[in-house]
Amino acid sequence: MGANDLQQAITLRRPAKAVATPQGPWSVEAIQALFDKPFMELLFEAQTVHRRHFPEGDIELATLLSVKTGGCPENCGYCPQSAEFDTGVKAQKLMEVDEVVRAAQAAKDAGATRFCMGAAWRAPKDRDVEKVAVLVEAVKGLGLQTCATLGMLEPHHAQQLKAAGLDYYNHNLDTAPEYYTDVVDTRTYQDRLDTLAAVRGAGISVCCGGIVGMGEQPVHRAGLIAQLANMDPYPESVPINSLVRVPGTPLADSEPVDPFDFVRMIAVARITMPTARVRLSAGRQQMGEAVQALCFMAGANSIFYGDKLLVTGNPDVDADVQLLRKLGLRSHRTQEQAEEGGCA
Ligand code: SAM
Ligand code: DTB
Ligand code: SF4
Repeated sequence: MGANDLQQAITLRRPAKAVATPQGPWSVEAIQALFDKPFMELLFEAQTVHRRHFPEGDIELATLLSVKTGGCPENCGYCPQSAEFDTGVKAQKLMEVDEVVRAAQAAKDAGATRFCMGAAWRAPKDRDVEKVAVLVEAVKGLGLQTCATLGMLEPHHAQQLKAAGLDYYNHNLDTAPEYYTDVVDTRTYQDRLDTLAAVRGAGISVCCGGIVGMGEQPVHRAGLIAQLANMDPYPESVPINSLVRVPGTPLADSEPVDPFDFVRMIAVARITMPTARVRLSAGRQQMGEAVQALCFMAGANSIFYGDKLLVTGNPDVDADVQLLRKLGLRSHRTQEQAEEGGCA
């Protein structure tokens, strides 16, 4: 199907009437009922909600950079950067500001609008936050949206990062509360919620999602969505990752996720969080173009863009540009870029 055909198909399927969404908190049961819908019906509902809130074909491009790699004291079972697992990742100290600025400028030149800096810390120390604040300020100065993911934050750290120009903080809940201890036991679910509250309290937008494919049951996927959708307000960005099974991590031999189940996760995130940027995140390299297209149909409107995630691979930029072209999708322009007359 060509780009025009795809757009026509979307137009023809534009709904005559709105789909009702329940008011108030989402119960896990109501979310499970969404997951249980016939696949095509679920996709149609998700695309309907999506089209009500976002312009057609608009995709956000966010580039990741690991600014401090490996040697992390936490034991998240999925993560190649934990010091507990032998994954071959070489620990590296915090990058210098000019190196980060070069990477951010290159991301912007390639069309990214958001730049996310990741650090493998359990929680940054005061001096770490000071240094990251300098990075944030420099990246913000390039006219990019800034995001950071540094582990647990104290409220005063969040305020410091906000003052430096941090737009988003990524901190994932990853799975349902009752499955969390199967995945990591060096911190609690409540620790994650406390950091999210500190981020919100500082006026930073929240980027929070999870991972599919860690051996969780369907009820845990619904439980994660309930946690996210019932936040008040729900996260502005919701990354949905498919587990990248890295040799040496405890979850390396997890059963691969059925691609349609992954698409369902995107669709349910879209329906329950209608105005969030739902990001088709890690795992695209293993996914194939057709499944990615289904994810966009299900309401994903953001991707990680660039040859690398943090330490593992991602589709290269040329492949992504081609895919977006084939599907008739385009990246949105931030206000700053529109004012500069730049093109994303
Ligand atoms: N240390 C910080 C933290 O844990 O919040 C920031 C970095 S951490 C790598 C950010 C997120 O990446 C994790 O919460 C998890 O959702 C995701 N992630 C890490 N390893 C992954 C993998 N192998 N596959 C998919 N997602 C992964
Ligand atoms: C998110 O939800 N996924 C990104 C980002 N937030 C920081 C990280 C994915 C990591 C995949 C494995 C790796 O490269 O370390
Ligand atoms: Fe450390 Fe974050 Fe990896 Fe967990 S996910 S081991 S906290 S870098």
